[in-house]
Amino acid sequence: MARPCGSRCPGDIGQMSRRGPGPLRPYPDAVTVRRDLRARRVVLDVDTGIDDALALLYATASPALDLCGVTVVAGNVPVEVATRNSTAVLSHVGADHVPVAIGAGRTLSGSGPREGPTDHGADGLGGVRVRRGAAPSEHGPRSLLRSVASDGPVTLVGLAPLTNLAVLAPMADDVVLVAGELGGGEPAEPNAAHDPGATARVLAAGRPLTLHVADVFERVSVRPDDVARLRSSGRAAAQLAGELLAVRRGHLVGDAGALVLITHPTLFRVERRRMGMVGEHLTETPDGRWVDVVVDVDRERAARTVVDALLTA
Ligand SMILES: [Ca+2]
Repeated sequence: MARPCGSRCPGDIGQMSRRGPGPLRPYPDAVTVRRDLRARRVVLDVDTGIDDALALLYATASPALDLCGVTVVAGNVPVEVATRNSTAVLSHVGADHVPVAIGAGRTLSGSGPREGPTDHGADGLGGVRVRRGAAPSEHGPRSLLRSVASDGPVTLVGLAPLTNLAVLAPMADDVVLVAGELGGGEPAEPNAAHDPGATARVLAAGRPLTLHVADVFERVSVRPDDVARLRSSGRAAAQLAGELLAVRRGHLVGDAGALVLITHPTLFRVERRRMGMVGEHLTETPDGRWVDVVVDVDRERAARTVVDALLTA
């Protein structure tokens, strides 16, 4: 949140400096410090999903993030189920004020949600029961993001197939995606592959883009003893996260890792790579677009960051 101009207004700096021994701190540095102390304004695009639910819990728990809205798309489950899960998770932690907009139920080519069994089960939350939340917004994703963007810079975080993002990406200041892969192989990373036409549009949108690829996504797991600590916590966010992680494949934080990238970038190694669509794969290709790609992570500290935020929320 923007901080009011307090006792150290820029106009006071010269006076303060004359009283102290140090050199005059230049005005632009003072402004930079203020900006860095603000929470990053984010809108999450989700197909909730166990790990999308973990991302929602982390986004509401972390003081470094200001969750301004959620847009929902079909992917792990039908868009109606993903919407129900999203509003339920937000209500569980008292975040009913966060608007949730229902987005695309089908890909640009008309396909529905992912077919066959997924890690998330038919209900999307692996059987973890969460009481129904508030009603979603009457407005769609475009209206939601336009409203958020009118109040200041916003980072759009895509944690699902990119159908909504094909429309939303040009409206954001920057975009972070859980999408793509470096290692190749089959099957293709599912978010990019589920709607390859939409993925190509997001690449072409030209916004600053960071990819949290499958190679890194698969590395960050919460230790079983930390899962137990979360489950036994008396805090609503921690307890629900523990229940979700208990049924999560390998206790992976999954989508929540892309938010840790935003709040704790020093835990990650990011490189510029040429990325583009090769069939259904979003991967390195000589004629791809230069984007930032997460290539490594301090896996233990990243997992601990999620756990600590939830235990202190
Ligand atoms: Ca997801």
